[in-house]
Amino acid sequence: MPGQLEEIQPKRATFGMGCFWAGDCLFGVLPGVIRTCVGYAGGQKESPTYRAIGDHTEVVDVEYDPNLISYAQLLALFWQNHEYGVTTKIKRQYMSLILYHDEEQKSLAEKSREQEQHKRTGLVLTEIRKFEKFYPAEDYHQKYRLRNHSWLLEATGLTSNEDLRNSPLAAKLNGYIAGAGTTEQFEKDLPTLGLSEKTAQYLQKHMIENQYNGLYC
Ligand code: MHO
Repeated sequence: MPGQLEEIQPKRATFGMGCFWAGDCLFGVLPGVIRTCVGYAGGQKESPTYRAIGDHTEVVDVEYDPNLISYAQLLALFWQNHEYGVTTKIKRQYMSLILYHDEEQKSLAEKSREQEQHKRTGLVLTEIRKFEKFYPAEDYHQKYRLRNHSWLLEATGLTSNEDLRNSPLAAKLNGYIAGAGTTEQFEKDLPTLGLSEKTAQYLQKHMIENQYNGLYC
């Protein structure tokens, strides 16, 4: 059978949906998402930074396994989690933006925007553009919510900036510690994370406490 023995080819997706700390959490806990990285994209300015972002937008760059989660599912999370910016004009830093990586993503994104438009009275301002260049944000923005939990970082050995940027475990912990995702998903995931009992309890306590607090930025 063609394709049967092919290795998993992860794919990338890039979204701007307000402050990237929240997007990092929301996508990080989705089953099928492998890793996340926050950064700046969509503009022309060379080497943007948080303080000098220029014409770029805060985005979350997601690596996912297309056998486990579809781009349409990522789009659904995108549309469901805008605090503002879908129909309200805001500064480019926080604008609603989909940067597609291939033609399939482009057509799914455009279709999803049309569907979203039918649900709303105001004009949907979300821009859909071809992904060009992604500039990772400064280390202190990567897994921002997890970084406040030094005990958890020590306990899981996620102590370097490199780990916090690249580790699949860091993506899950960052989201769950902030209360992202559903409790059902959390309970399913928890045994797969390889945490000690004490660490699992710590995570669970925060997941429950933060669940209805919203993902503030
Ligand atoms: N309200 C936050 C936004 C941070 S964000 C990464 C702040 O002003 O620090 O844009």
